[in-house]
Amino acid sequence: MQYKILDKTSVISYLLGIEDVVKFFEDDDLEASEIGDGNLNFVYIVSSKKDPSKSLIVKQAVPYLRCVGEEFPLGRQRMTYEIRALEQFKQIAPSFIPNLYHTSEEMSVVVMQYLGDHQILRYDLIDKKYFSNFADHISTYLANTLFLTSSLHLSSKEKRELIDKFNSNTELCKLTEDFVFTFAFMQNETNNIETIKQNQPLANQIFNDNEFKTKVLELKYKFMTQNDALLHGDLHTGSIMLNSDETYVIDPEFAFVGPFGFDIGALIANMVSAYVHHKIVTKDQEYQIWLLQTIKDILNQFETKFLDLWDSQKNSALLVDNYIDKDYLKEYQKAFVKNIIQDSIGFAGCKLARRIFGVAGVIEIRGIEDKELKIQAQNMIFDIAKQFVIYHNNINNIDEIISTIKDKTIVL
Ligand code: ADP
Ligand code: SR1
Ligand code: MG
Repeated sequence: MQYKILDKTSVISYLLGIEDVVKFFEDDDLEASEIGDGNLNFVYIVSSKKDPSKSLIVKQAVPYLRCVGEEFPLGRQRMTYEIRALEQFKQIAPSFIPNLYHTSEEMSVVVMQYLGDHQILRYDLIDKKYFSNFADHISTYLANTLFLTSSLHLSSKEKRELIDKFNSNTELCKLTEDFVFTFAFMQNETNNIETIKQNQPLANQIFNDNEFKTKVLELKYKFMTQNDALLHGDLHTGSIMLNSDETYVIDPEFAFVGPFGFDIGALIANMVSAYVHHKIVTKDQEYQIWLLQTIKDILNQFETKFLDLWDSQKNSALLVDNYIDKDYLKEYQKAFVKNIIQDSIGFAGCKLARRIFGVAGVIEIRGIEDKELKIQAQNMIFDIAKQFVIYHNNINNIDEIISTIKDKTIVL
């Protein structure tokens, strides 16, 4: 079918032409509404009128950036990569990916399971919700997706084919290069002028901090050149939907084969934003403790699960049996995961800092209404981000990461 932009009427007739979807809804009358709150695409919920619990999600990419408008063209091919990533991740981490009912590269559309009993993590963290299984779930997701798409698991041929399949996601990789690693740290028309005006001293500090910016360049270079594993590419807390029993990862349109630490870093950065929000706004100490403990659990459990997967791996692109003495291999593996954690924290620093003045803020910081509190939160975010970016290579263990967050958020 030739590409056309759907709306809440045409999305229904589109769905009625898809056999699996017709089967799902039986003969029910349908209604649709647009529920997208993301930066890039349009998302419709389509429901049976008589039984609204019977619903599906239709997500379509349009040839521009939704949060800016038609004046910011962006190829809709990003949906091709989202479809490929959803399919790939569904194979290796099935319980964390919504069921797919239909995908169309021509229409830049995916039709998927409606996660009606799940909420976006970002809003839940603002609302001080506790999730006792989250660290376990997301660390499993991270260990599985990163290990099983890397040269530690795949054959050399499989790995190169994976790179071929994903690494022409050029436009979205470029968005990250620009908006995560560059524009937010310099004068640039895409930055949020209003936010800059409210905290000009911090903007001047960031834009002139050449030590910070040099280290950001090192991390940007890693992002552009290191092909470790298939990444989600935008794993912030708005890309996670969960309840107390289940965790889902949505929206992998930025997927590409990149550095191990990038997804972990995105998640940690957004957990830290939530922590700073509660430090400054609600001042709820119990919740702050839970957030820090969850960050610690995610990182510790990721390390253990990644190493367990490695221990049960036989041959791969990197290693063949009997190549190296067991004790040397153990030391190599330990240093390897330590390096992943260090890079994750470096990337977390970039991800934290880009949200201060860059085009796409996060509501838990940019949405703080009291101007003084917002400035305090932004300053805190940059203090942590700077420490993460400049010193990530010196981190020896996960406790040091938690100590840095605590030290940089002491309110006098
Ligand atoms: P974008 O690519 O524009 O960021 P997202 O994939 O993040 O779009 O989706 C935008 C919003 O749509 C999400 O924040 C969520 O509220 C809703 N959404 C997306 N997928 C689902 C789903 N499978 N079930 C329920 N809601 C969803
Ligand atoms: C123009 S940048 C928009 C941002 O939204 C996405 O969620 C990514 O984080 C991207 O950087
Ligand atoms: Mg999104």
